[in-house]
Amino acid sequence: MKITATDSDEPGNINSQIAYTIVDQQPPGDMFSISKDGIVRVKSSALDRETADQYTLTVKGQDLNGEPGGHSATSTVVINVQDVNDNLPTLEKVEYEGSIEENTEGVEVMRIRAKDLDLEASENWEAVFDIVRGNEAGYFSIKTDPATNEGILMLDKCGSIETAWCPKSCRDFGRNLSVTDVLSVGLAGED
Ligand SMILES: [Ca+2]
Ligand SMILES: [Ca+2]
Ligand SMILES: [Ca+2]
Repeated sequence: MKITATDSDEPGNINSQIAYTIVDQQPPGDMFSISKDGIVRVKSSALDRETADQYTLTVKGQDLNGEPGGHSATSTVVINVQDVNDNLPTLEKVEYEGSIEENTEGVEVMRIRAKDLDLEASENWEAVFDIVRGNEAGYFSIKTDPATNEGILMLDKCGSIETAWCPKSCRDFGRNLSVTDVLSVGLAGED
């Protein structure tokens, strides 16, 4: 970005030639530089929105091309750091366990929360859940709750249990669903 100040002295004269400097940066860290003619540049590649999403610079413009004896004025420059997708989602736990009653379907089994340090509620933050193993029969589905970034694991169909499952395996399953044993639930694709 370029900063411009005006000076009502005669143009082209040193009295109206303004030189710019940064006199303060909040939060501190020496992230930006300004050229004498007012172009603000990012100095450091360490800009990290997850650490600081906004910087406030105090910029001084001084006539006489910055030479001693000139008049100066300061102004404030606010720089917003925009988010990029530089954090992977993580799940809170390695293993989840839930229970559902047998002979039910269309019910929520459990919610699995993904954590992501990127900008909340943006697509950089919202996780996509996939069941990577254990759902060969297609009983389950998982979708994201965009408000909480939780994967909602649903038991979609148990109605076909009598033909597809033996009742015993369903009862066992109904009592004790371990995601890592029965299902591996992981994140796939873009986060
Ligand atoms: Ca970052
Ligand atoms: Ca992310
Ligand atoms: Ca980010």
